[in-house]
Amino acid sequence: MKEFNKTKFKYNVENYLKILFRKSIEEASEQQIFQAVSYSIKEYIVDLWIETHKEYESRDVKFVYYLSMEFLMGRVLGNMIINLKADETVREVLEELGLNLNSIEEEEADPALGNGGLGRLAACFLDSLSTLGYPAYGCGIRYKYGMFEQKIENGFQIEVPDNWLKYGNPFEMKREEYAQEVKFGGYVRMERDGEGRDKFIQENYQSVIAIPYDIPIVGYGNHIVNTLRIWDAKEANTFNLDSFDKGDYLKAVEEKNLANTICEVLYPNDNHYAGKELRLKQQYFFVSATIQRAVSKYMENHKDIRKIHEKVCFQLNDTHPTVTVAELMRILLDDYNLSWEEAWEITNKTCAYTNHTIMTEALEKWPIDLFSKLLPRIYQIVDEINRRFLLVVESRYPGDKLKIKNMAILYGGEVRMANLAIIGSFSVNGVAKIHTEILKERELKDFYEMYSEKFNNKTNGITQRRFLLHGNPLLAEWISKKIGDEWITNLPAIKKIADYAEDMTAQKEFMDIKYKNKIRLADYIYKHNGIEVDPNSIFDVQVKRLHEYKRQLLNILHIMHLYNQLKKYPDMDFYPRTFILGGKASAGYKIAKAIIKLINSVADVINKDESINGKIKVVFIENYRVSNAELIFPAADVSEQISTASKEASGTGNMKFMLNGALTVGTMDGANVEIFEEVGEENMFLFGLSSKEVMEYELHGGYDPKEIYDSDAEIQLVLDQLINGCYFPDHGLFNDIYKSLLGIHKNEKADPYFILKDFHSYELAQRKIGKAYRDTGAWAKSAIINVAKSGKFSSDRTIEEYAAEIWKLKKI
Ligand code: F58
Repeated sequence: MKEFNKTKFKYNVENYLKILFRKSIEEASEQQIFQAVSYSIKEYIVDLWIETHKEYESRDVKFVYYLSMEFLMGRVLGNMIINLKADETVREVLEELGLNLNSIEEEEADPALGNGGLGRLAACFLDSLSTLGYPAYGCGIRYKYGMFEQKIENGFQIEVPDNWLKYGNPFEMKREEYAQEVKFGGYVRMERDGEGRDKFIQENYQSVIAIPYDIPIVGYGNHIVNTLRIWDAKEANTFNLDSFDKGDYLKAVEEKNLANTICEVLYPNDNHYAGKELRLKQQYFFVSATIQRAVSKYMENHKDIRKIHEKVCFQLNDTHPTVTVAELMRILLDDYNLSWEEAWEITNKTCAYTNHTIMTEALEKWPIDLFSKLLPRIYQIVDEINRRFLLVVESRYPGDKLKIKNMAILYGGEVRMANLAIIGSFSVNGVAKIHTEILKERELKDFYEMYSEKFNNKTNGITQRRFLLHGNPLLAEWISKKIGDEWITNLPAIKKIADYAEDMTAQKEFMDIKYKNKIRLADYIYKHNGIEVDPNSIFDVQVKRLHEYKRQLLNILHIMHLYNQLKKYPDMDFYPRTFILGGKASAGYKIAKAIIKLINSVADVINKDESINGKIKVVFIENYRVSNAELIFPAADVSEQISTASKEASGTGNMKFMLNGALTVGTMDGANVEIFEEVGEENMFLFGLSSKEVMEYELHGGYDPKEIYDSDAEIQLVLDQLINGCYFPDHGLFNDIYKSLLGIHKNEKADPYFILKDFHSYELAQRKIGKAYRDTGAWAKSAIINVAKSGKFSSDRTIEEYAAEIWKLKKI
């Protein structure tokens, strides 16, 4: 295997500057240097990439295709260098050239082709798949605009398009030779073929050509390179020249528009589905291209389409790629002439589905009208799947209308994607133990009763390569010095660091590292927010998408309460705190945007109030994304994981904080439950209703927050401050928040996320934190234990489970 060669790399950097920009190092801009360095790295990777695929071919391996509308990769250069184990060499060369790797890394756009947890999970999975040596493709969309850039103006969120491709993407590779045609609209004509079989022919459709761009995914230290394949759209009339000849000018223009819009932008919704026609077009576009190519690739080296499931598995990342089920059926039926029964059996053995939420507003349903017009042949197939499925239901539960209501794919004029995904897949998994249990016992109970063998859990994980090795080099080095570096590819080995939990020197070293990371973040905050924060204060952090169920509101209301207390009792015992929040709100999510404004308004007042001697500082990090996340996790003392129990399917930020030695304050929700199992109650601050309690209240229409408001003067004060101009002169601004808590809105449940209900329990947990932090030794011990117990939460473990239990993949 070719080793990374220092001399060659050095030569390449200068040579690429010359070839690409006609510049020398002295003349080149930082961006040009970034490009030249990236191309030099890519040149090395491409050989490994080719070799990996040769090897795959010669062993005739099985591939998993991980289909996802989102891959939140973050910057790739630094990560690739680390995974190539070329970090030291690259730094040396760059230094010799008078360059610095860290500032070069800063030049890379932060590709945000995802919203949040679901997209970042997909990116972590790709890192693990390559590192573990599993043959895999990530398949998605090459959005021209990914997640918007968030600007904060006057405390308000403003969305700015993020043109991540402005300078081009040095790591991608256009693969025209694998282009696929994807068909929309028109109608389906039926005819008999010579053997008396029905043939279905889509006519008068609009075509788009899907062009794949491949991005290499480098495994850690193993020379394996998998592929993230993202599809771009191109107009089809270059293929279909005759549409102009026929004078079908309008159609040609429509096709051009379609091609121009499909990949334009990522829908910026988190846990909320956008029922937009364009979104369905995006889904079918990348699914159809992916499945067509996967089938062709399989058929290049195999004869029998009936055995495709032996070499291919399609993992559906949530319901967004669910049309996969029907698309594969279409290809098997229409292109390969299989019988329905054969096609269905194969499809069922090839597709697997992951559920990421129980929030009803996130469940995808498409109006039948829209669906059938846009995808006429696919709709016919879905209709037939539904018809046959209902026959099974009817024979198993004769006359049971409720079962049909719950499980039908087509119902009430809608196509229900989750139901199609479950019926069409051999595996259905949740993303944390408690989440899977809730699916089985409640949300998907009827399906579980029918298909219990399909259901399984795969607790999420994160890659320690990005979130410790790359993001927190000081801690990574400290750990490796103490226990060796096995943890990099086998995170459970990190448990040995627990031997140092009670060692006072180690505790001090650990806290010193934390302190340095806090200074790094404090500098970032000063630079971006102009706020001075004290690295000796407790860094208490909640960064994630803004959503009511994640309860940033509980956090900020508690901060308001603390401030009231400090004003009232200036001498009260209080350990200085820096509350750091960050996250994007979906552009149309009014109340989430009001919460951002509230956080910023509260921050303005508190940060300026000299009477509290800087005991509380509040910071809202603008434009939270993967690149600044890598600075934030290492600097956190406290990790806020405070969602309403039962609402957060898993959470993965919770794992990133833990890995970096923060202590969690959290509810028994999602993967917090499993973190709690690992660290025990001495090393975590639990509070709040359990998911059973929440669901019990919900079953009975909620609870009455007014009672709490009326009987609790402290809560009353805080809520009144929302609307009395205390934080912002525009009284009306926070009205919606106030009303959402007290239920003054018509037809809306009061405090649906149990914020007031959990308030005191949260406050108590927070008080415990303040106290615990005073005992530095004990705190350091807990923090080290958190690191030591993070072994379970590596995405390597998650991927091993998927590979063994669902995909049946072999490593190379
Ligand atoms: C998240 N879902 C879950 N969806 O909320 C989180 O608990 C879990 O840890 C994570 O998935 C990974 O399993 C999530 O991020 C989205 O962002 C979708 C984007 C597309 C529209 C619907 C929501």
